[in-house]
Amino acid sequence: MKLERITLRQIRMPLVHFFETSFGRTTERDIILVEVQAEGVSGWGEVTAGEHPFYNEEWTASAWPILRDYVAPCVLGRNLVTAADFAPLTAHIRGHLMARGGLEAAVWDLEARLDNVPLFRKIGGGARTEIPCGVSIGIQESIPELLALIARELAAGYQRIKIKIKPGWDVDVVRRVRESFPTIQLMADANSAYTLADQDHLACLDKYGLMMIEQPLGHDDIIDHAALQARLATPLCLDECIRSARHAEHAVQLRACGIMNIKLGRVGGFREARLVHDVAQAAGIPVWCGGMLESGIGRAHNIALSTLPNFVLPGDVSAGSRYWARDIVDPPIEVTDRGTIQVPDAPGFGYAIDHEFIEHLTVRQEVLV
Ligand code: OSB
Ligand code: MG
Repeated sequence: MKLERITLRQIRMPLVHFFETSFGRTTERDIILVEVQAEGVSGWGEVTAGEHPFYNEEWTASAWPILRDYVAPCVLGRNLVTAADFAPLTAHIRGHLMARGGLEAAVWDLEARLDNVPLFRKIGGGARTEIPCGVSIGIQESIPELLALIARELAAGYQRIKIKIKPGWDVDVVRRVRESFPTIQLMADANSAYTLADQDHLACLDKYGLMMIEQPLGHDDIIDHAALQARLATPLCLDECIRSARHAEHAVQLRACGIMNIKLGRVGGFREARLVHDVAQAAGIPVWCGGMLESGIGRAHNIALSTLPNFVLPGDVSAGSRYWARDIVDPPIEVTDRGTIQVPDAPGFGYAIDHEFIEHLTVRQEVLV
């Protein structure tokens, strides 16, 4: 397939409920959508960077010039045998994995649509026809508000609850959640809010039977996580610090975690996500699909990714209506009362794109040829 044309669009979408982590609160998303065309067919991807360089160093405004001035020129006019050829063409660019991953995912979707097969087939997935779903619940104004939200998500059927923690909103909160919900699958995500100096405090979480504690320490650290894991009974799950299969190998060698979260954008797209998955699988480490408050397009990619065999734990892939009053894909992405999402088997990522609504949400657009 010859990549003929790339369109970047920035859309602005208000969240139905603010989302707060240890690094800040998000009320509205600014998302870059990437459309790539060949032979009259379009593939779509989403850049998963946040609005600020707080989760990692990328942000919406940094992704645009990197895509326009560096990534797109490497691939425009090139004839790719498969979407797996994309990553090597941009491998000399340092970092900016979410920007690169947005276009890479679009190329996979394009290849699947050109061949008229579901995206999950192209990436080697299809291990399950519905994916197990959890929810990620942000830091709330009060514990009673958090407990009410958890009750609502459990009633909707979700299989596990993740809460966000930070210093001052951690052990007491987890204790109160456990008192109200003694048997649920529960986990906590700190988004790098602690250091190894907090290990005694974090060890207090051991008595609450958490499935895992996600990324408590440095966003770029694996070594301190290994030291913390040796100290804790609760499995650690790494998110931010696993950006490549090489990092996954290091984490395995150092015994830094018991579980890994895989995010498509964070590792630069499907090719590397698959490699991270394979490293974890060979080491007996289960994985799950993380989320970045994606629109329906990024969410649809996450659903396809979650059909790889080792995605055995419920992910942060949940219904579009938890985020948006109206999503940009059709039909809306919904969750069954079993807490699963049915994997669509239409070509590409399997949902129709609401072009009219995207047009309405677009605040910036640039066509690259
Ligand atoms: O660490 O998993 C994270 C959202 C933004 C940035 C980082 C994270 C998250 C989430 C939300 O936990 C997952 C989602 O519901 O999309
Ligand atoms: Mg996380």
